[in-house]
Amino acid sequence: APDIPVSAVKGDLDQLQSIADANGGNRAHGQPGYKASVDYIKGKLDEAGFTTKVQEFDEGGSTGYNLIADWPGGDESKTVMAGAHLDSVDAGPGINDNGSGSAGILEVALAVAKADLKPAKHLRFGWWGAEELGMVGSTHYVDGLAEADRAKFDSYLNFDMIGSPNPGYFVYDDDTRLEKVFKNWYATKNIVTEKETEGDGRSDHAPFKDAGIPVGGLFSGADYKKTAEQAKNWGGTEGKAFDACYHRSCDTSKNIDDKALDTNTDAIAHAVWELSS
Ligand code: DTR
Ligand code: CA
Ligand code: ZN
Ligand code: ZN
Ligand code: ZN
Repeated sequence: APDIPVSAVKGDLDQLQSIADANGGNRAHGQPGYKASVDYIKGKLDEAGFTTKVQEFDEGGSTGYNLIADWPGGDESKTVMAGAHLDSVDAGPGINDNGSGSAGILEVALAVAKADLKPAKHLRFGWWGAEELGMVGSTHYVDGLAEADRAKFDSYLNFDMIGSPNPGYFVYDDDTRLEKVFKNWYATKNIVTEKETEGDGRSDHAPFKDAGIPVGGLFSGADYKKTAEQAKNWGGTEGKAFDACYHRSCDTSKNIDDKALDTNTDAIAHAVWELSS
């Protein structure tokens, strides 16, 4: 897989920050900043040759939007999907939570197009609305899948917070095969990883897992505090939260650790290339 330039990911985060700044300071469901975020990502994917569609749903009296992008080709009966929620909380711009995951998979998708990848399995990417209200967008998407369509997923990979300022390297433990793809790659970078356990049922992989689809993913940490042991392995500051601005107005484009964002985005590229081959 190609190395994804972290500068491109940061550029997307700056765009999402500008969008929040121009729309009341957030990118929350039901607010103009969310739809502007969808339009930004959709524009780049359309330009790159993806087949995109915006799926609408109602939540709390506001219209929500999922953005689904398919890379033409590959065996559709074995679809590999990568997803990230694109909405923020009302309190702030949501750059780490979850601009980081949204921008990370965007740049991986654009790298697929740049390489004109011809994967054996079909590749799909998704940006979810209203995750912060309870995984509403991703649940709407999975509920809308016919039984036969659910069987067509090889895997769903979820990326919700991958650039935390005091980062940890957590790998979802839900499916062994998928967990290994990430763990083995980090091992080549001499990065120790830990099992992600705090997020079970708390992000967009949950509806896919409930539908019997193998799920995996990465997480760089939220409001839990980094232990001395973890600081020894990963650097950063023990006794401090992985992301002290989680769900706060200070979750801005400064609330990112570039090395974690870079490493995790490259890990996503590796997994997408390997799982779709
Ligand atoms: N990103 C949080 C949900 C969350 C909290 N811990 C984890 C661990 C793994 C994935 C997601 C989460 C949110 O959107 O509120
Ligand atoms: Ca990189
Ligand atoms: Zn959140
Ligand atoms: Zn999140
Ligand atoms: Zn888990």
